[in-house]
Amino acid sequence: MKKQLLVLAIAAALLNGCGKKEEAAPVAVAPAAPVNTEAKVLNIYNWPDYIPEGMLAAFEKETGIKVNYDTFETNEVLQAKLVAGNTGYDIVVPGTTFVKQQIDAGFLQPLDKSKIANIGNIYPEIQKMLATADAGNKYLVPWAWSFTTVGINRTRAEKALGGMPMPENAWDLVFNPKYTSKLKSCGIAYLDSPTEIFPVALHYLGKNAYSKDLADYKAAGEMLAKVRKDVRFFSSTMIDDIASGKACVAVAWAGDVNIAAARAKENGSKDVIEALLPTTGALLFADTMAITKDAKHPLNAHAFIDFYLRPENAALMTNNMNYATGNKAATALLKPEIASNKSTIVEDAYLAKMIAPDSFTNEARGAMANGFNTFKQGK
Ligand code: N2P
Repeated sequence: MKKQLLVLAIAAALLNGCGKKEEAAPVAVAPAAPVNTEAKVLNIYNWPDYIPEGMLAAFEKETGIKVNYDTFETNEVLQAKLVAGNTGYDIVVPGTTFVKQQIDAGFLQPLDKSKIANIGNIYPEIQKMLATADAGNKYLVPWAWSFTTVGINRTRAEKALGGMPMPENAWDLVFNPKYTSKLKSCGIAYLDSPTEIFPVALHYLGKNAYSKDLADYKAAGEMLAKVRKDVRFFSSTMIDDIASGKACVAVAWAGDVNIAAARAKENGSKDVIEALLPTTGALLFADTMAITKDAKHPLNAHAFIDFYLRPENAALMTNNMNYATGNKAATALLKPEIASNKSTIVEDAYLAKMIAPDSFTNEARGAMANGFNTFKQGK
């Protein structure tokens, strides 16, 4: 490193000497920031359908850093990669429900905020929420947030209900046999992840979505077993399934349901597709960028995080992907039809009803994993 600095200093002095002969050469030339000698590569591991087209190309063009971008579909998959180690990824995007334990386990490294000029663009409210997993906001920068809820193709679901009125509590549509027995004809889909389904099932039963009491998971499993035969399929990438009508009701992420609604329209469908706001609340989540402990390209990773935190880039994500941004400076750049969609940009009154993010204990995660297996198999 010293040698490189010296070479740079000499080069700078030489350039100075050539171009501006009239000026005296500086006594010492010290670069303001450490020189980035990393290979021009960045490896990112993120969720599918989460990044607007062109964003990576723009970063690559500007920086000359080639981005390898892979995707994972559930927090469980990312967790397994981190536990196995040597992921090869520089940036990962865990959900807040898993990330506290990932920090505690030493899988991630603290950010160097001096390398993230745009760090101040984040909503203080979001920082506060992230601090529940990351005390002092040392490790995480928000990618996006949204909520797990009931997505519906209202047109097809109403037909399948055959005149039966919609329930007051939207969770009945996916958890109450009175409704699921009818809706199975037009297709019920569940996210394919224990830690997406059990918390909302617990909430439906009036229990803490992040319960530490293993008996609660047993009760949720028993409740789920009653609707198992009505669930058509499990998937964490169901945008096209909702858009095409393969599923008319789903336990899904609001952002994906909104993408499905837009896609159905583009495809000429007249069906009304919506992410519902259940009266009892939905499961709020945030996904966050973090740098792995053994990242080979931490400087490139910081450069990308800073790039993403530019207001125009964060706004591009929300405008294209229908997921809310944690970037306050991006708010003014949102398209009016996005900013006014209450299931993308949630109003304060509904936010207050949401199930706030929390962390799962290892025991609870184990109970959910077992319970989910039993549930899926028990057709
Ligand atoms: C977008 C990814 C949603 C992330 N399809 C849910 N945590």
